[in-house]
Amino acid sequence: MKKILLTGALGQIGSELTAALQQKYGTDNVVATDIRYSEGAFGEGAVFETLDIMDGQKLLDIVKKHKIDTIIHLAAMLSANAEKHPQRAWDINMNGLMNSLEVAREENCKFFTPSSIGAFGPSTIKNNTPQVTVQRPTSIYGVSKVASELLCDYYFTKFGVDTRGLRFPGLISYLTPPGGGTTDYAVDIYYQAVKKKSYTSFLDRGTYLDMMYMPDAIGATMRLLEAESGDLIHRNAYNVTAMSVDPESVASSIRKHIPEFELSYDVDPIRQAIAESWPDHIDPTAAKEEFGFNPQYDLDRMTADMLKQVKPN
Ligand code: VAH
Repeated sequence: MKKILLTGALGQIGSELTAALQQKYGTDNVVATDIRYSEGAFGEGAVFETLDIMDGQKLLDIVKKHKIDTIIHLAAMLSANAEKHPQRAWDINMNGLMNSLEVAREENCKFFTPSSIGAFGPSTIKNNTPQVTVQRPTSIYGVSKVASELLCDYYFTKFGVDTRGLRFPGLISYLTPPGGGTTDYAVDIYYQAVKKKSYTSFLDRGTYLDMMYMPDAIGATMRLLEAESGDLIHRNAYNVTAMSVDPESVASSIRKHIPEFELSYDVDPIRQAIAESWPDHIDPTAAKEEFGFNPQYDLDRMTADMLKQVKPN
């Protein structure tokens, strides 16, 4: 892995993964792309190209120009936004993915794209959800994630493309707020705790979901990309998680630092329905066994760092 291209580099994962890859592989060896340009987004000397992932020819031109050997495909519409625009979500999440896989096939690139706990549905076992189990999601986001897992497996078996993926839980970070996800409450709650010492959750009490702090998501992604291909059995895509929380457990953790923090509820039926269709806690054993997945942050350690990093302004 020497020359890496990211699509969707300005997103919640991309903004931190790009920086981590620049640090590890050198700024010149990481090409960040996104549909819009953001001045100075990735620091001095960063290599940035504007790219609409629906333009497969432009992606091919950029990959050839920079002699890319690894594509990290992050461009996608997240669950809550996707439910408002299902046809557009399918187009971006599937035709954008196909464009990226086709370039990886033609240019013999290693390939990573995230799946999600959203790839499971209400008929999936909710606790200790196995790596291999029923996947009948009821959100268009989840349908696109199951389809993308299967398409990535197909490109591996049919064309030999070295595809790899992770079923991410809700990801918590402070650099770039997430956009349009069902788990966004778990990020916003920290900003509001610092700003107003209170938060109104759009998910109900007792709505448990898998979560992970962004440093652990970045670490898992880089470990998976660096793993020996022959060691990977469940390559598309591994269950990964660091904790299972509901809004009240996050609030309790925050109160260890801000005792007066108050949590209230104004449930959003669309995002509540999506969250209730997902597992409470998935089993990451395959990831631990096959590429050494080893999360470092539990809820309290994440809370301490988030509250330190999220500035009052
Ligand atoms: C979403 N943050 O909410 C994403 C993620 C598990 C949730 O896939 O859509």
